[in-house]
Amino acid sequence: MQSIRNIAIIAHVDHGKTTLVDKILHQTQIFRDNEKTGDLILDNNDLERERGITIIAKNISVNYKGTKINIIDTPGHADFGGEVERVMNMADGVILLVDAFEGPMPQTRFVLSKALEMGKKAVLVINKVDKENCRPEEVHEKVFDLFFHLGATEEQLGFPTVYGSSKHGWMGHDYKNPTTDVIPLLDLIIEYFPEPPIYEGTPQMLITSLDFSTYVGRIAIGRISRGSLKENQPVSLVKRDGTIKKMRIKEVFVFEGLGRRKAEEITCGDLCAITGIEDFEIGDTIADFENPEALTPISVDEPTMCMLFTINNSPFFGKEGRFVTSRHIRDRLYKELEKNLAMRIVDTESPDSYLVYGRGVLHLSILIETMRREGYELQVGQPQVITKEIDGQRYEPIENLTVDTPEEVAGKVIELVTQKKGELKIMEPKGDLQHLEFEIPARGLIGLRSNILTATAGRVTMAHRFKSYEPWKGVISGRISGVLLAKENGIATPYSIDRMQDRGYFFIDATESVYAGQVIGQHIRPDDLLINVCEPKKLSNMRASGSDDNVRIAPSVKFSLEECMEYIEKDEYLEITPKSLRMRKVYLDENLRKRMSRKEEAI
Ligand SMILES: Nc1nc2c(ncn2[C@@H]2O[C@H](COP(=O)(O)OP(=O)(O)OP(=O)(O)O)[C@@H](O)[C@H]2O)c(=O)[nH]1
Ligand SMILES: [Mg+2]
Repeated sequence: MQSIRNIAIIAHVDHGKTTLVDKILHQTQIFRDNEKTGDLILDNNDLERERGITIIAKNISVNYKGTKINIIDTPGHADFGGEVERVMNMADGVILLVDAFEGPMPQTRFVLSKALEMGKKAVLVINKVDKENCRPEEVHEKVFDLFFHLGATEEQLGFPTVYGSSKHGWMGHDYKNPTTDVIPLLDLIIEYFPEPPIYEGTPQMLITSLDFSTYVGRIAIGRISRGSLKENQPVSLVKRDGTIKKMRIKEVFVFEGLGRRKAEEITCGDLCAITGIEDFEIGDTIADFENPEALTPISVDEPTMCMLFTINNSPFFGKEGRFVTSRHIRDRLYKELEKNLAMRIVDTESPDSYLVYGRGVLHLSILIETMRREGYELQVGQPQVITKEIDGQRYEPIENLTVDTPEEVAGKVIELVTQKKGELKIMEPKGDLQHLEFEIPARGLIGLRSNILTATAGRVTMAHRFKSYEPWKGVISGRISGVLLAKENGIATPYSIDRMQDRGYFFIDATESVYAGQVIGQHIRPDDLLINVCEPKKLSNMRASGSDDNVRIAPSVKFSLEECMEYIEKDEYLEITPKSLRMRKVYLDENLRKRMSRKEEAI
């Protein structure tokens, strides 16, 4: 039987996991076929490519020196931490990647603590040693301390270290002497990590992950921990609650390169994908038909944030989207549940609105962006963090936040974080930057990133990670500035925008259609200001076209989807169509808005 290694690559976001896996695929392919295969791109869905982040963990598999190495590339963003924890169940060891400049970051700590808890051995890869100002030795020391603080066993503390540059496609034992390939890492993987243990007997596979195909439906992914599984084999599906369903496997696949290859039988220790299993959930066991024995189920993480999804009821309803009714939105949301593990949907009293629960702003925004590209039109409310009631007291999620920024703007950052009830815990120099660590309520983080980016002119790296639930920290003030609101429906004119420029900055361009109650800009004052932006130019001036006005107008500020989600307040919606993002007041009519806000205050 072929020798196997199952490993997961874990790290903080952007430390270079996917680049490394791409290089491993590329180079092992070359060594086998002796021909160039071109760049292999693992982040394969549109959103992953555009954003340059991994959203879904992926299995790939390569053959090296006669050993099959199954590699799981994991996402580094904190919203997907639960996914990393879950897929590590399939691995016998982990490659911990750390950026040679940044060093260990909040997500490094989280994923490493989970790996160590699960008893995995790790190989440390100090990546990006090609970067100027990198500090591989210091980073090595920091990672060692981290292992120690996280309670690594003596064996785990003996982790070997490889240095290199995923980007340039090399890994070696000495960062001062670049090699020409990633072979030193592959050799170490084979030497250092154990072969998966082989247990004979009736089959057992814990369903750890899933995939979805429109042709065959849901595909169960996991590692065979005992016996073997064959195509067309009758099996039992043991649910988390102990109920057992009899069914038949259709096809079984092993991972190969970037894809999957159909197999007849898959044996213990290997990772596989199985079709034909109906109604399964993560954590269920596929077991023997006659004598099913369940494995300990694993859990999927709980949502941390929720948002109201509702139909678009703005005056522009239906103009830009193809799927706009509550039926469309409902069906689409429920379909999402089939593959999006950490998501939940709760119906509300209104048939037009749903509460969607997810793992964070990014997790939810990815769904929204996907829907938008599919032609959906909808509105969402302000993201809300989920609080808990413990012994009659309200608790809220607190996060660790780290910010690295030039010294001259560190004061501003501290001020902004403190305004949101953040507490400064650590402040130390890191290269020529200041390294700040805070504890801050998760709700304080909403909108903070864009404020900090603006205040520091983008010269920051920020990361946060859930710490614990703690007693409610009290009211956090919302947006610092008020907004500019359109007073009436119409088309914005360069003339009126120009006239109002001293009141703030605009989110819209001249000649854009607007409606009453739409948020069209940010006010320089803390209160909201209703303005008329649709006034035509006075005719007294005979050079009528307004071309001279255009020249003077400052360019509008365009927010990304996430920025909009974080910008809106409780009394606002974000209108999302395939073409536009518009922020608006929930109550478009001024009088109604005033009445409702008085009512709200009275409560
Ligand atoms: N200078 C340098 N840049 C690198 C290196 N490895 C990766 N990068 C760059 O770092 C960025 C992030 O790389 P990815 O491989 O997407 O990082 P990741 O860890 O998969 O990120 P997530 O999946 O989002 O957690 C990309 O712009 C890479 O080109 C390296 O060795 N040196
Ligand atoms: Mg990645």
